[in-house]
Amino acid sequence: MGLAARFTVNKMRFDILTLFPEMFPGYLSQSILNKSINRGLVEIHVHNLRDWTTDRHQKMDDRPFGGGPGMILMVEPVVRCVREVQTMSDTPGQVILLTPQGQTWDQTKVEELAEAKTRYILLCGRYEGFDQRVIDILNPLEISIGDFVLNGGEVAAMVLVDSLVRMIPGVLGDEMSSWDDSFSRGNRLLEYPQYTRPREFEGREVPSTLLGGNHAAIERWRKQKSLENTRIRRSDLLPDDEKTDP
Ligand code: 6GU
Repeated sequence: MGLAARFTVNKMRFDILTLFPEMFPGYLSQSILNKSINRGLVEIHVHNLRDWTTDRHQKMDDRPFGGGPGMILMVEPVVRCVREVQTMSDTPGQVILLTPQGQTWDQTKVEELAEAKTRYILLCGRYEGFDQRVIDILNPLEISIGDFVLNGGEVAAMVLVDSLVRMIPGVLGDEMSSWDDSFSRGNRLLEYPQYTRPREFEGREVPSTLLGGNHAAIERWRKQKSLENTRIRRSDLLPDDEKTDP
C-alpha cells in the first residue's frame, strides 16, 4: 500500500463535547499533535455542550431527584448535542463517556480502539455526573483513566486523544514505531536506562557495554535491564514466561 493510501485510511477524527472548550487550545497546539493536524492525519473539533441547550439561561445541569449533593448534567441537551455532532461526518463514530465509573484505559484498549475505529466522540462529564438516561440511550463506551477522581472529563479526554493519535502511522516519524511488537499487546516492559554525553559525571560512568559498539551485546544488555526494571517495579506487567526469577 502506498503512503497516501495508508494515511487516508488511517485519518482520525475526534469531536470533544465539553462545558469548558477553552481548556483545549493550549493542549492542541503541542508539537506532535499540531503537526499531525497540519499534515491532515487528525481532525479535532471541540464543541460547547451549552450550545445545545434550548432555554434562555442555557441551563445544562439540575439537582438530582431524591436529593443529595451536587448537580447532574441533563439528558436533553447532551443527547441532542451527540446526535447532531454524529451527523457532522460520514460515520457516527464511537461515543466515549469519560467517567470514573468507566473501564480503566490502558495500552491494550488504546490499540484495540485505534484498530477498530477512526472517529471518536468524547463526552466530558462535570459535576456529579450525567443523568443515567444519557448512558441508557447513547450506549457509550465508558472510560476512566485511573482510580482517582478528577474535576471533570476534560483532562481524561486529552489523555485519550494523546494516546490514540500515537497509533496513526506517520505521526511519530519513521524512527519510532508504536506498533513494535515487544511494546504492545499487553507485553509492554518498562524502558531500559539511557545515557548520553559525558561518559563520566561526578564519578558516575556510562555502562561499558553501551560504549563498546557490539550491537548484539547492547541489545542483550537492554533487554536484561528492561526485564530487571519491570521485575522490581511492575512485576504485574511481566509476560508469564518471565514471571519466575532467572
Ligand atoms: Cl474520565 N473523569 C473524572 N471525572 N475522573 C476521573 C476520570 C474521568 N478518570 C479517572 N478519574
